[in-house]
Amino acid sequence: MQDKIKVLIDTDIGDDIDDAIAIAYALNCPELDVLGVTTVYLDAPARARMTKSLLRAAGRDDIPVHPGSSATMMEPAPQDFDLIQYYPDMDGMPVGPDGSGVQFLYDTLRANPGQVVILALGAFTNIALLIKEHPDAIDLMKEIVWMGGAFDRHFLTWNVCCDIEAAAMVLASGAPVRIVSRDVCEPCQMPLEQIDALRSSNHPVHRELIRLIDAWWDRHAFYKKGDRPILFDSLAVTAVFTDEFLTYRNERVLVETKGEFTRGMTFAVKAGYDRFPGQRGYPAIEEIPVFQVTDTVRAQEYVKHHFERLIGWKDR
Ligand SMILES: [Ca+2]
Repeated sequence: MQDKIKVLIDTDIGDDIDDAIAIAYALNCPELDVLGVTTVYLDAPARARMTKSLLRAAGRDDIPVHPGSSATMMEPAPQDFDLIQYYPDMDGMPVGPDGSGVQFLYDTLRANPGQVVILALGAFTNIALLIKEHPDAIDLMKEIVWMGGAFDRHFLTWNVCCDIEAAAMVLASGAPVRIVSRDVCEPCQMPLEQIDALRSSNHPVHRELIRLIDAWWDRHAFYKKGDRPILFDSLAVTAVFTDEFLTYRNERVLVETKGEFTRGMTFAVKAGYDRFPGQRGYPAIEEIPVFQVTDTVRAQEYVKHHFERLIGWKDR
């Protein structure tokens, strides 16, 4: 078997349910070696303890978890934030010191130069700080696989809007980013029968996922009981190790930071755009970096593959 691909997972676990599902899925992918997890956005320490609880249920207490930035590039961390999937028994979970995430990312990249894929599953704050504080991190990483952006229709996506300045900075930084867009994620939804099957399992990782799903159904502002999880972050995990389910196209991508109605949108800029009347002052087309962006997805096959990995959980 080929060497495992080393990954660092940067997550905003705790709001939508897909991060928790994606982490459980990643841990059961034999192609991947998860070197550590960092958390980002609002209460990053609580997200870290939640992650540790999930890792413990998975028998993977050995994986270090470090809280990253709770603040965004423009806003301080809030004083009171209620993480909807948090349970009181997560309080004592052993994680790294508050704010240690960015340094942990850098130290891990330095220890494994050119080998580590960063899986960016939340706002880009930690990655932006990593690049700002340690510009050599760009050369040390193998790749960033990022879940975010939308290109087939106008859509403000969560991972951009949580920290628009961080997203703009990372995408303009020259870092090697591959983009798993919202466009391919929406068709990939977890059927309720799959959740029923997880509920009837006694494996601790399934029990943990079910109590997170129940909290998500009960307490999320947008979702309600019976809504199906969209497998946003899992698709990014999958993109790290196989092209079986996704195809890509090359796009020159910008993040809108100033628009009255469009702030936070991702734009794929086409050749010639910089020469439109009224567009003077925009960067020349060749100055806008090119990214691989997801184009198509084999959704039905993907949802089946994903569940086989998730339900067939192996202790190791
Ligand atoms: Ca996420």
